[in-house]
Amino acid sequence: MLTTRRVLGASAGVTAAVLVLVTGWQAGAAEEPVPDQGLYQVRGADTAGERADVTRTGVDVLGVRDGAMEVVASPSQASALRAQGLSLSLEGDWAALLDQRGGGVSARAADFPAGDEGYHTYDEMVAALQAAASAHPDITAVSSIGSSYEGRDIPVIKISDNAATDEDEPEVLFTCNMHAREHLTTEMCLHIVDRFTSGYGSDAGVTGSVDAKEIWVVPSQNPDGAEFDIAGGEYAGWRKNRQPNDDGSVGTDQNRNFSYNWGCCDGSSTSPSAEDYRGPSAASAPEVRAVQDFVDSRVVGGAQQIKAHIDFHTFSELVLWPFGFTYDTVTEGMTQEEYDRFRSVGEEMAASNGYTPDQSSGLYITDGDINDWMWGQHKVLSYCFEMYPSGGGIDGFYPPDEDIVPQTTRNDGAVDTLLSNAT
Ligand code: GEM
Ligand code: CA
Ligand code: CA
Ligand code: ZN
Repeated sequence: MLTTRRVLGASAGVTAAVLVLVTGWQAGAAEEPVPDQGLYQVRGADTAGERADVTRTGVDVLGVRDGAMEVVASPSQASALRAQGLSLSLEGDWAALLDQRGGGVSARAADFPAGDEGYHTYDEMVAALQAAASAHPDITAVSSIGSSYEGRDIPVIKISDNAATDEDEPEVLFTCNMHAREHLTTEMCLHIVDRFTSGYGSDAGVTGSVDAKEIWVVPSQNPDGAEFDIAGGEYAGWRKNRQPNDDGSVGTDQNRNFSYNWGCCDGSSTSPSAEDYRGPSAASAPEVRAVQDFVDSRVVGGAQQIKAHIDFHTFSELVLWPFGFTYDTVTEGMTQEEYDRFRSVGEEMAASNGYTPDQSSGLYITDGDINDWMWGQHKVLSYCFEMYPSGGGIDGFYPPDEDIVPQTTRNDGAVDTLLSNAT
């Protein structure tokens, strides 16, 4: 089997090189107490392989981007990173940063902290979909792809002319909020819903897309986690779903639980308490099962109707394409021509939003992620977008709600590019 390995050169063109800001862990600095969960900048992980070694220590990788690899690590994990020859600078106590960012407790128990009310809670997200459907009944249809572990419905909205009819038109899927704390992505999906409903009939580009395609939007793949993250009006920094594990810990990382090459390549953890825990078996998370079953159901007459997909995450400002499980560009399941198309469309989208394009393994290896499954299982042109900001520790996941409109509209051009390539 011929494979072509990505050449990770030293050229300026190498993206997402993790040269990380050197803010310098100064040996011998005045001894600050080392926090149980410290936010660290890391220096020295210069290749995807070295970055993968960082993830394998079980640290919570917040963001990866030229000049910045930000992790949350325990003292022993920090020692393990130093033992790999990496240098760390402690940016703060993660729990304290969460408390500070949480601001005042919100007016309502299950609302975002004071000042961030512009973000949608689960109930507000459901209501927004219902409002869009009521206002535009001819071009929308709201349904469900299943339920979360705690029993919350996972809604999907279809946007197309004659929405009640399954027409022979290319289908496009947008999924969001797979990771609980990545609330800006829920707003990204709701912006897509708003743009392609309220713009219908007045915006020629929107109208053309809605008439020619069938657009599916899942604003939250992880409603339990999203609600837990803001419970009590403070931020928890939560990532995974809320499914209990045998060891008493909670959560499976949905982006390591998809069935294609699940657990194949040391790109996820077998430790239930880890932030990238793959789960006890492929698609063991009900939320992952719901997404897989929905996409499987779009095979009509032997042909997958969904042609293109974006899964939105935060943060780092990246456009990523499969495969994540291997550094190889060409391998079983990916020809050179197919890889070149992923890169060409990915680079076009990145040119429109100012993100950095790369193969996802160029960041670090992941196995069981949604994009590998969408392409590996169904040959869907599937991307991972890491949204704003490019870095920033605690504010990386919790940008103020004033950032919602500029950072969601920033992706309008990329969304249109994906739609035009869905054929
Ligand atoms: C990433 S998103 C997936 C990126 N793929 C690879 N191979 N790096 C994750 O799931 O860890 C970060 C995020 O969760 O936003
Ligand atoms: Ca239609
Ligand atoms: Ca169809
Ligand atoms: Zn994520």
